[in-house]
Amino acid sequence: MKKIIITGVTGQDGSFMADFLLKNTEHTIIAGARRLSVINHKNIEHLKNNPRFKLIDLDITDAQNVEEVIRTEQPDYFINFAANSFVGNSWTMPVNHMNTNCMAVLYQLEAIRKFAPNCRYYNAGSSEEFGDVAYVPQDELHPLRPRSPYGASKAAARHLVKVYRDSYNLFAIQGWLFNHEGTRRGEEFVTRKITKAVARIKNAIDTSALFDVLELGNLESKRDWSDAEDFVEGVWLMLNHETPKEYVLSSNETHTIREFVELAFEHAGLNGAWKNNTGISEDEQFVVNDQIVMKINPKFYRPAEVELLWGDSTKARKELNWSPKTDFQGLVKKMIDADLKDVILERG
Ligand code: NDP
Ligand code: GDR
Repeated sequence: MKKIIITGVTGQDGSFMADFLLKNTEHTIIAGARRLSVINHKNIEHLKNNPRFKLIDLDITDAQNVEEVIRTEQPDYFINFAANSFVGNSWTMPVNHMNTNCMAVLYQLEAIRKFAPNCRYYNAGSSEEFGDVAYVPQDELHPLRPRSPYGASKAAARHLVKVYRDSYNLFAIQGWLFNHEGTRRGEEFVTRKITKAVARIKNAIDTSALFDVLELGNLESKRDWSDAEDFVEGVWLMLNHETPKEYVLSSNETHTIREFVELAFEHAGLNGAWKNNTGISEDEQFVVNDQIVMKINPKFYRPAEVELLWGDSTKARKELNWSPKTDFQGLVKKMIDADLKDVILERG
């Protein structure tokens, strides 16, 4: 029975990883959560009575806190999912992104080097590190060309992880994970923002109630979306590979935000159509039964956009024997179905 520290356990990936490990291994989870003034433990509430799930205070930007936890717990694995994960606000709070996504990684690597050198370490890397892509699809050899302070913070952390791996012979890796979503995805990310809004709109139309129109930014950017539950398994396989190797995890398909919008409304049973009276992209609307349900709000445009992400996870599929189980259609359906249920509960 081993000890696994997971940071960011209240978030999407941290909570799915805890579920996965409690179900598929005998190991104990040391679950790191920072203190907030209002507790946000929705994703882990169901785990709190599990004797193999131990919740601790862990703010990854506090070097002292990190060092003490690693020194006293002596973990066999350390999985760092904690981050400021929202690309969209990385231009307004770049220092926070560097501190949380990069400096904090350095604190962890230093503490592991000093107090738990046999611990297997994973830091959550991102396809955002590829940024302004040089070729498609992107594999492990693609250069790092970040387009946002978020992407830059993850790319810088990647260099640190490699330096510590090479210099101190640590099992320290950082996979490149393309976008992964699901029922626990934060509502500021485009997929969940869409599925939640579509569910509310569907409910409002069915009950002849008023609704807020969904407002989005760039509809043309392309993302390689997968199910987060498939990805936590891939991360665990990476961590248990005989050698510390870094892999891309992706669906190997790419879709526009526009396609996601269309599919989400379709799965909710709302047949709509695009309308644009001027031909200007900012005037684009999605209309259901003559009602505008989605429009563009330029405030969601980014200062620099990553236009196209499309992964190639051939290496992980071959060497880790990993593959995602849910495809793009299945993911949209899963999220819409869950949000339709949630909205009914919310409305009581
Ligand atoms: P979430 O935003 O859902 O979760 C982030 C977690 O980090 C939350 O639990 C949050 O806690 C925690 N956190 C933030 N700051 C701190 C801090 N200072 N100390 C301790 N905890 C903190 O992200 P995901 O689960 O989606 O992503 C997990 C990781 O994977 C992140 O590093 C992200 O950048 C990366 N990634 C994600 C991808 C995706 O598509 N989901 C793709 C590629 C990489 P709190 O609840 O208190 O805010
Ligand atoms: P991303 O995810 O930036 O890829 O980062 P996000 O869902 O925020 O954006 C995806 C694309 O959608 C466009 N977009 C909008 N985005 C948001 N959030 N809100 C909108 O209203 C909107 N309208 C259009 C964006 O411009 C972008 O092109 C996610 C995060 O999980 C990161 O932590 C992770 O590293 C990467 O995925 C891989």
